[in-house]
Amino acid sequence: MNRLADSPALLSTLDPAMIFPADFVWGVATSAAQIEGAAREDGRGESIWDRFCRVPGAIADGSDIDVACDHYHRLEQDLDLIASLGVKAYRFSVSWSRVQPAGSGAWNPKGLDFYGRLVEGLRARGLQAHLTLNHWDLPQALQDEGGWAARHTVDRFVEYALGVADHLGDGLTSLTTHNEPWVVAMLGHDHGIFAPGIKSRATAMQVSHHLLLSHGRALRALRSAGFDKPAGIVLNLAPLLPATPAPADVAKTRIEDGLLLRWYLDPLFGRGYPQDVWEHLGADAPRVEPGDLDEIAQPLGMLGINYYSRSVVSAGTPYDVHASPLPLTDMDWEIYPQGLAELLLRLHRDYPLPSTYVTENGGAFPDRLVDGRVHDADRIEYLREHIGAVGMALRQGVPMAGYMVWSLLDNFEWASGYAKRFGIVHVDYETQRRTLKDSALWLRQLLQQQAAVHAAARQGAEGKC
Ligand code: IFM
Repeated sequence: MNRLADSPALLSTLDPAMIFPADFVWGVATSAAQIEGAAREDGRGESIWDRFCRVPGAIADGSDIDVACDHYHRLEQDLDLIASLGVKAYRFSVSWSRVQPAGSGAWNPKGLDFYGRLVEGLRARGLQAHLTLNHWDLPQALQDEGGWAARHTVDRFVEYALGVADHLGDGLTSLTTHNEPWVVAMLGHDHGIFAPGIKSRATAMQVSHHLLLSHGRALRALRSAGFDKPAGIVLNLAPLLPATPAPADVAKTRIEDGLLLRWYLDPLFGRGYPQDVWEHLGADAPRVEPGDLDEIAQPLGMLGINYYSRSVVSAGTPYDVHASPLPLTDMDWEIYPQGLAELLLRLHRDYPLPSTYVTENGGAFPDRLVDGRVHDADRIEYLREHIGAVGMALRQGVPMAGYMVWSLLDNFEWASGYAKRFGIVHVDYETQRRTLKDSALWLRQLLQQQAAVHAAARQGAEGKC
């Protein structure tokens, strides 16, 4: 039953700006730690997020990832759910400690089997599998040996990448190494508000270098081993602008832009670390060994960009705290869709982009299930505007290959716990019941309309022959 028929307010004719190429990849995204649960089952090892959740005050609602969305036990049902949305692709991550509990050495057959069934289940439903190796949940055993701050973790990651590709590679459409290395480095090791909860700028910058180095080495090793699918990395990027024209705000914006965007993009595209940021870091700059920069700059088969908002920078405040004239999501993030178009156009201007995906985009809103429905009109508007921004960038020549909604399900939103709901599918955490929100129905209808437009165009072309 198409329940949108009950909600005429959601129905609209397809704006020509919302028509995308027939081969454009529409998807939904999740990550292992945020949905899987089954934290101590079938041989899974402890991750740094299991440990961090036990730190008093670390998670806003005191929750943990022991059960999460219980996806581990509901795999088939959740795959059916994805297929029911009409998307082409699913982006997910592998829990390193589920497949290699100690982060090195022995592999866990039950963990590998779970992801084998996931990838096979996607294939059986005609869905593409986009796998991310590291969505933040480093095995705790590796953290105990220094974590990402230790150079030997780079070699552990390469082994892990090769093992995953060996078991799952044939069924994948793409593989990305790290999700949002800035977050791992800065929120995990500088601000200390994410696992592993370290507060040291020097450590954070060393971590960022090891993440980039491990990305490059893993890509090189994967290709040498014959892995020939598009492979790359996922970055969280945003346009930054100064809160005021004051020189101090402008200068700080330049550095923050360097730390968020150029620190990752410049070395990935073979330009080394940006000089201005390096000088700004002084003694906090990382140790870089000869050859590291060449290793980082492996050709990218794809690039993932996660976009949520812009960032307004003020020299007077440690974070971008300011009174916003824009509407905010439940995360207090400004809703600024044109920022996505601005960002994509800037990247296209400044870097030779490979096939580029928006690998995450979406909003948290205080959704409530009422009489079996979730009327998330704010999210529909958010998605519509951001998808429109991607279309605008595409029409201006940016090599956009796909768009994936964050997230398939409401899930564990890291330090915010379960109170922030990003899903287009509502999760009742008491019963684990899934309910498609209006935004999921809207997305399905958008994709049906796209398909109809392309079918009509094909028929027209055949009629002319
Ligand atoms: O939930 C996260 C995701 O894990 C990484 N990107 C941002 C999302 C929303 O905060």
